[in-house]
Amino acid sequence: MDNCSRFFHGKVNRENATKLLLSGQVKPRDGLFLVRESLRSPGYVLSLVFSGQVYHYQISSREDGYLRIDDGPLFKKLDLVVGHYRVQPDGLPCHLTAAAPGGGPPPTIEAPRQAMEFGGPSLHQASSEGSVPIILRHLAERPQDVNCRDMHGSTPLLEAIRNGQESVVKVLLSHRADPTIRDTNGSTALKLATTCGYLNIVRMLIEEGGCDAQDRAPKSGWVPLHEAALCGYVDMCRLLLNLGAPLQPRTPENETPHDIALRCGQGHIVELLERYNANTPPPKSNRRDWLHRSLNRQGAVLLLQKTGMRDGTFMIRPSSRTVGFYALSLCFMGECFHYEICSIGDYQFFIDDGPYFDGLEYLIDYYKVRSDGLRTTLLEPVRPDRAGTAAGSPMLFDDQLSRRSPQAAGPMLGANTFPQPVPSPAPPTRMASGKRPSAASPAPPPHGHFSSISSDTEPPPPPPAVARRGSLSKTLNREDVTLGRLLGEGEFGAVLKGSYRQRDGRMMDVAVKTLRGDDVPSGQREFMREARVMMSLNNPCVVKLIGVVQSKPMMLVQELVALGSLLNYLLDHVDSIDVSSMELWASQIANGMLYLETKKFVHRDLAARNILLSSMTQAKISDFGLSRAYGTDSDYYRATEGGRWPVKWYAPESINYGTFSSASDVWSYGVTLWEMYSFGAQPYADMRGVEVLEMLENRGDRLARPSYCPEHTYRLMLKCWSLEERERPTFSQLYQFFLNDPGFAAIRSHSEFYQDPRTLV
Ligand code: ACK
Repeated sequence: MDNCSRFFHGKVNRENATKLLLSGQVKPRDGLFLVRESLRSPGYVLSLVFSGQVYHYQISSREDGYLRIDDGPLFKKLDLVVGHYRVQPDGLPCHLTAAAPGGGPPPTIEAPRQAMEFGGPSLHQASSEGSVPIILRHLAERPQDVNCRDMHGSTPLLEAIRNGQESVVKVLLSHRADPTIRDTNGSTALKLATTCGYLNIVRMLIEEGGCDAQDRAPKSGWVPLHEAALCGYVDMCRLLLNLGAPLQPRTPENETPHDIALRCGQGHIVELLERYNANTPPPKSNRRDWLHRSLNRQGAVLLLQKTGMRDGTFMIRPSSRTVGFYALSLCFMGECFHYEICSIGDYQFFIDDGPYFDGLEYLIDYYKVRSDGLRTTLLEPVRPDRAGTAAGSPMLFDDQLSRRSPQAAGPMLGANTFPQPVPSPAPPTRMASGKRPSAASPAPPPHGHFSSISSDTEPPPPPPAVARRGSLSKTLNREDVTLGRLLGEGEFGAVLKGSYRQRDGRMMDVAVKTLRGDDVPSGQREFMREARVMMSLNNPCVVKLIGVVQSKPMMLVQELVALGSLLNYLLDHVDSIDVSSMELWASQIANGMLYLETKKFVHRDLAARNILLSSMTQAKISDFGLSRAYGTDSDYYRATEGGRWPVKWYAPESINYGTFSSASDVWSYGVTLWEMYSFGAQPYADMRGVEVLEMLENRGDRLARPSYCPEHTYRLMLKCWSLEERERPTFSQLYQFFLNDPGFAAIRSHSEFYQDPRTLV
């Protein structure tokens, strides 16, 4: 054989092939090559040296058994492929000159030749037909056939799954069938079983076959939970979650299973996922064990070195690259790797293309169980109380750092060095996607995204309201926001449809509130106040803030809520809205308000114009321009400034004394209910504010029952308008009212996922 015929290296991965070519027996030069078996899809890979680098080309194996590189010529055998490219580059950077010594070419694709040898059905056929005795006989004689592929790249295991043969799957797994092999479509056993809806097989593959419920398809980036959500398999989703699949994995387009279910109208999956989200048990890990609040990257490395650099030792610290983000520093094989943890507001933490987590603790819990792209799983944390003793250098833990401006901290901490792992030349990429970890961006969730409140286990307990926080944790660059058509006029200026370019370049639709005449300081103050309030909120029934553009004109970028305001919707759809939709919205508004109450906020502007609908089954509270936090020592907020008040929605004590509480929000809730049942009519028609107050206080009159409003709901409204605050129902009671009323069957089917928000805080 000449120096080009022993080119085959079997199952060598990309990394080892590179090593072999650059530092093997043969001096690397242009055209030095090897061929290896593809670990991802049926076929082979040609690895080729050119200009000191190694390039890898897929030699795909077609269904008819022919091989080709890309759309090049077809060949029946591998040595013919090599022969062709020895003579001419034909699209490669150079022609093949010499082979890194390996074995001779493999026989052509393993076809179902066992059929002839055994005089009966092939292993593939027996697997698809469920003939266990034949399979056992076959494997007793030729155990190596358990993973052989047919012309379609399919293995006996894949065939068995395709035909729902549970007992065969069990047998094959016990005979070392490899469930990670993909067929020509890129499907693994788990993906196939998920899309076919075979619950028992999925369970077997995960529990007995060692498959990862987070198995990511190489091309689509989807995991089984995405597939199950798309197919509308509610039991499958439940099973995957019970077997450890994370709730919010992301596709390359940032879609979670919840987003997919919403988009495809799989309401029961949406409910399941939201219920799961609401009932997530508290995290196991505690930030006291690993969060170093003022440690920089250099300090982290020193501290990890002092603690022995054992594999899996880790800590969390502020990111040196992005203000407001955290970073994970992790030891592996004597080196220290750093991963940026992106976050959206105070919730939804994620690393690179990994799942979203509703708290840093949940993220740690997850990566303790599986590495999912990190160099290794997280094992031992370095506790912050070890920092002083172990690293010994106060300079590295100075609190000047936290007082520095972000700009000053950046260069000092080596912001531009963040992506490079220390000291390996290969970036610590997530293996599944091959992305650089720190290039990840805070990709805000598409609208309709949900999440629960992250729990902060760090003592002392977090402040009840964001008003105490100094700065905004989410400032956006103006260049990343493109403005589109006008949605409407808001309190401060126009509200526009827009798109926001996330840091990985992907665009998302948003609503952009602009500040008109933003050289007026009071306007700016109010605008930023609204942003700060929204920044701290995270509830499916509250509109989410994506970020703020602080340059002029100031912009508040929010999730785009597709159907716009409830008021406009009511006015436009008088003929098509039914009572059960109204009841559902009413329960959701009460739920969102109950959430605000737990965060010690008063909204002060609850009205149908400030409720947005993302779908017919999801209302969200918005417009926090007048919202205020109240202290822990009182249950109300006293306004010291006047301004334009929506008095027709205000309780008498708010108008008379300027006091605002959850009870006054309940009054406004009653008016909002009235607007809903009268399809967007103006409360008190054209009466003036003073006349309304006079009517309420002196005459004791109230808004009349809208003809569409059931009697018992009107009675509830009247209770909301009790002059005595303590006689008004609470939001908890209002919410329960809609949940428990026997007439509200439609709501109950939507409402299971709403948990009492107080239990979440
Ligand atoms: O009914 P609309 O289209 O919905 O008209 C009003 C207008 O802006 C002034 O408030 C719309 N709007 C406000 N915030 C959003 C949002 N986050 N998503 C979609 N539309 C919005 C509102």
